Amino acid sequence: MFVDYVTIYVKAGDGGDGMIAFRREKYVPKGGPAGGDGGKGGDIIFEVDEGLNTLMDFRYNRHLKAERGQNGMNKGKHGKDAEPLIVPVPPGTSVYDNETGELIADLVEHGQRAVIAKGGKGGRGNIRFATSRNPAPHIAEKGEPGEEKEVRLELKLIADVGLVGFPSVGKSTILSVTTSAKPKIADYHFTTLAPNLGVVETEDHRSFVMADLPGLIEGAHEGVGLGHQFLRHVERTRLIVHVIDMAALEGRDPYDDYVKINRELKEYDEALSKRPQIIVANKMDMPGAEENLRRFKEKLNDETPIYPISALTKKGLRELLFAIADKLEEIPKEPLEEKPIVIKHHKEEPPFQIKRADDGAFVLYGEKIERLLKMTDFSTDEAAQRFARQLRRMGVDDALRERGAVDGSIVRILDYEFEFID
Ligand SMILES: Nc1nc2c(ncn2[C@@H]2O[C@H](COP(=O)(O)OP(=O)(O)OP(=O)(O)O)[C@@H](O)[C@H]2O)c(=O)[nH]1
Ligand SMILES: [Mg+2]
Repeated sequence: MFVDYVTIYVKAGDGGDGMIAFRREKYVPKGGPAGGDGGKGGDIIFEVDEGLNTLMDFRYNRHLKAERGQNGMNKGKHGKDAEPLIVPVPPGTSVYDNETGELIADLVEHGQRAVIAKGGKGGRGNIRFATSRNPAPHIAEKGEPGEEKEVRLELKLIADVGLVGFPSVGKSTILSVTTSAKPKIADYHFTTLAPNLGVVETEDHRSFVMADLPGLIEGAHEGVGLGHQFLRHVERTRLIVHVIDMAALEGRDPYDDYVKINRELKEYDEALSKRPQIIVANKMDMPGAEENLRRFKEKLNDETPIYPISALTKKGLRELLFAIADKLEEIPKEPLEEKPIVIKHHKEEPPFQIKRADDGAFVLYGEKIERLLKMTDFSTDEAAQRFARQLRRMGVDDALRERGAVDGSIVRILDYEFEFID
């Protein structure tokens, strides 16, 4: 529940097509080849922006597409490469290939970048196919298709601040009036069964993530009540906001509450007792709260700052949020689990595979052979012949023969069909 995720579709730009063109020279009926290469298609690049802390924007923009490269031109001019599409993501975003589940990138540090989908190469123009035997080739490649895939983004939200305290002291109410989170609020114990997170934005546009945790009671560290399993979430927060019912609505002594909760934290993990704390004296709108607060201050023998508020009337909230934001600025962020960028490359696939279709046709499939097809411009015979030669070199003819193809058998790649000639 501390993980936010969204699935989106990314398509890098296709490469521009290569051009078939010839020089026009005086007295020469047909000059040499002059068709330039196509430009590279735009990559889709994710970049960490530490100012972001949610994947919210992706919910409204689930299709990302980069520009195509420019086509090659006359007189040997190459098409321009397309600009990459730079997509800002919050720190802590993991990107997975949704089909294979493979981790594509772990984006942690501000400014860190990873190519999520690679733009296609530009197709080669006919200049590049000239040989001494064929000085004026009618062959150009189409641009390579850009990578496309569905990716799942996962953001492990790490709360900067944890709201800690007895049940019913008003933790969920505080989260509900300071963030857009909508936790359940009620006047019975253990209303909150699982942590809720919200993003607080202060008036001066600082923001932090706050967690509302289930109430703790005595013995929580030993598993009493619900709090125990959530104490480990407190461990990950940088600041503990200790909420106290200063109106003592349930007849407990506020100072006693404070001591007991701190004891639970310490019993659970010694390190938690050293975590910076702010005390929130809540329910100050109730009669008797002022008097209780005075006595609380007398008993308190440490320097922990106290912020009197009423989550109900919202009095004191503004100052509290400023104080939290100020305090967070003093506390260094613990480095997120340090992980290098992992970009795993796809397993080496065979260049093609063969299956039989219902109509008996031999279907050739696989990324490499399909890409080759997409990059072939069949508008000239020469290009078609070159394609046939490339297939033969890949071993397609032998493999087809082995699978039982005979002269005249139908062979299909995507929606392109041809006859097998033996
Ligand atoms: N008078 C008054 N009542 C409040 C204030 N804040 C919260 N309450 C009430 O206190 C009760 C408990 O509030 P919650 O926010 O659910 O308390 P919680 O700390 O999240 O409780 P658990 O989830 O059970 O741990 C509700 O009836 C709230 O309306 C306040 O500032 N003043
Ligand atoms: Mg609650």
